[in-house]
Amino acid sequence: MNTEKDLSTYFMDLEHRYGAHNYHPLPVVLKKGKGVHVWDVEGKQYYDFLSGYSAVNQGHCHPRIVEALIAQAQELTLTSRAFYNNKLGEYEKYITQYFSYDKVLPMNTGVEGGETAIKLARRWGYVKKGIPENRAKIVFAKNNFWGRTLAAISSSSDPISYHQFGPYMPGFVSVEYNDIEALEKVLEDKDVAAFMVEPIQGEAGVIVPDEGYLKQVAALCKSKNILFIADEIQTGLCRTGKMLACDHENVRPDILILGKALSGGTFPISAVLADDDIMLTIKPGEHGSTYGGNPLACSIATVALQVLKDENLAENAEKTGNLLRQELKKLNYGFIIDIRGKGLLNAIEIEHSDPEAAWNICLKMRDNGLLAKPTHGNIIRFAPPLLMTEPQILDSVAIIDRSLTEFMKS
Ligand code: IF1
Repeated sequence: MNTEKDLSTYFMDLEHRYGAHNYHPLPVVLKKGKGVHVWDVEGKQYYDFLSGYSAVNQGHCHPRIVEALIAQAQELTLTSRAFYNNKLGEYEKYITQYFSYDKVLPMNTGVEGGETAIKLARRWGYVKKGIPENRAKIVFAKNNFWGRTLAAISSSSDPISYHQFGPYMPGFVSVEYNDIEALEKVLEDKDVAAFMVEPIQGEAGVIVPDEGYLKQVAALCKSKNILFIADEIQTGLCRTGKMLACDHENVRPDILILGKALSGGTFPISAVLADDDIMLTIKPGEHGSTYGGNPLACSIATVALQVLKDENLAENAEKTGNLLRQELKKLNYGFIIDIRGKGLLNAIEIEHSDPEAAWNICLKMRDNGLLAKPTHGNIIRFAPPLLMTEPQILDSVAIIDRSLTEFMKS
């Protein structure tokens, strides 16, 4: 009997036996990560082409981030916001200057960031824009994804997310993504407070809008006195080759939501940034969270942001992302119908008679030392940590090529 296989099976069985069945993981059990690599319980090494859904932009277990985590964990971890602490203010100063906003509201998960942005927009709509009480509308793009809360699924157009979880949050409107004319029509409604959008739609399958879309969105929102909320939880923090995906078009959202890589994958940390005109419409006691702004998170996030700049991760994502797409486009497989992305947020789309094709390709890539996960059955995301070197990109593409060939022959 293969005892190595038994170890993985043991851990997978435990999760299956005792955990809720709300995920269907690729069969690989990881126990260690360093930089762009992870290792399974048998010691096999892989390139991580998911990066914890873009939380691990700085690479696994980044030494400076882990050092900050350990040092702060030994000093003070949580005070609650009932008291001041000596880390929050300096972090708030750092992150607001980093992104050039007046204020930050710290939360934990990405979806809480989205919830916070919507509450801010509704409040702003009532007290600044003069929308009549309880009439505020928030517009979302179709195929958006911003998490699993009841509000988030209420804005979803994916039945997998919302089906049989109703009733849903009122006041949400959806509009086609990457369609300025459709947006213009929807924004005519005087009760609209905000348009919330991902600069590149992640879960939808790395959908990159036409050049100029974000610029037009920002201009349209401004002209109609509607807040432009950018969900940069997945696209932000250097993932697409700029600090923010909005930077590609030099637009500044009224409300910016960050998460994921704000901790480099060590801790749930999210943040909502806005100027005073918006942020100060929420008063003491009206919003918050037990863990939001805790000193451990503040210490981690500060270093995670420093690392992005110190290690030039935006430039590296841009450069290695271009190389990745260029090399992928040289591969010749009829069933790959699209290769797209920006920076190191990429996807290939597959059209194949086998509905399990993408899954089976991911299994082959796993066998060959590269981890990725299919989405929507036929799309495979390629989003490694932003530390990838050019030789590592070439090595990865060789693995992908070999796996595709093996899949074709099987
Ligand atoms: C899951 C995908 C990624 C996000 C954007 C907010 C959130 C997310 C743009 C919420 C979260 C996740 C969560 C993860 C799957 C995942 C994902 F596959 F759906 F597309 F990243 F690639 N805005 N994205 O992408 O952040 O509350 O989770 O911290 O399993 O739900 P969260």
